[in-house]
Amino acid sequence: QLELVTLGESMALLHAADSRGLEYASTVQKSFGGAESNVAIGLSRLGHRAAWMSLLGDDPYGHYVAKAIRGEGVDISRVNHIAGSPTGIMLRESVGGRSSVYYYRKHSAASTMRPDMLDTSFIQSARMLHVTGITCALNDNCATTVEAAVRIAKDAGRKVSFDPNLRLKLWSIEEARARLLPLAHECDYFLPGLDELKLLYNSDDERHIFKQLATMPAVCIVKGGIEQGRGVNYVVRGSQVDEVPYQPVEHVLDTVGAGDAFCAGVLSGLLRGYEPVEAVQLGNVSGAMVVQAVGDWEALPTWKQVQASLANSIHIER
Ligand code: KDG
Repeated sequence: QLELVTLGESMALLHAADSRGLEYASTVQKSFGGAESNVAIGLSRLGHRAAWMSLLGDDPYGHYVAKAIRGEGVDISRVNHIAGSPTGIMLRESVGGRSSVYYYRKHSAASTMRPDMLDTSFIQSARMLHVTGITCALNDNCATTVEAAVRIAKDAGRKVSFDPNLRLKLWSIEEARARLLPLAHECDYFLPGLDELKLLYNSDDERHIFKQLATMPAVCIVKGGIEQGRGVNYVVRGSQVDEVPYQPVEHVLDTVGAGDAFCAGVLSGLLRGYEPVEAVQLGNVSGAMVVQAVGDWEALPTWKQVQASLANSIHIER
């Protein structure tokens, strides 16, 4: 049985390979990225049957992205190549320890997503649907497609996981609030970052934020981030808040993709029937592995690597 289905845009990723940034670098490295396909790859590596639904251009990058994701064992049977609409592109540079992204995704194939493209029985066949706010930010049709997918999954009694993945390069905070907060109230597992919650609730008051979360039916899994060298995530269920400390990491090389890796670990745990706190421990191990390597998804761990790390039986070199 299909365990997880997700939908979203994946783009060709061109990363300036040296610290001179995109303007002066003489080489760029080619890869791809997309929050939802990162999660699907993460689940596949952890031993789950995962599917990613999307639209790509009928162009060289579109075929490259499709082959790479299929090569990771993800079901891409609901991915179509659209003639005349390009695959989106994302450029990235890391200068002075700061990473910046530049999107070229307006009018991309994925941005033509509409609710009528959804294969209802395919979504119903999976145990869980995972969606993120990035798809909602693309345009109104894409947001409606996410909402329709959520409705299909819920009506079939499936679990829904939702990561707001706030991208303020794609829309304003006001637009994001109007679309994402209702979705947060619909899902079973809500996985925001504390920084995102501060923006969504327009408040720095953590007590106020946790009170808002307590009104949600979802189990809220909050990425706390690192403060004064200490990282902690929270599991919020009503008024109960459990803290789960981060897995220690010696060398943080690249934090992009860490949220997706965390999400994949958490969802793997939940699909295995773990309690949320235990699932977050899995998410922490998976996130810790990804920050020790450059790339959004390349260092996502296998189930064996996660187990070894939990048992502390090997030195994790990446
Ligand atoms: O989530 C990490 C990146 O892969 C992600 O930022 C790329 O999907 C992406 C987006 O739209 O920004």
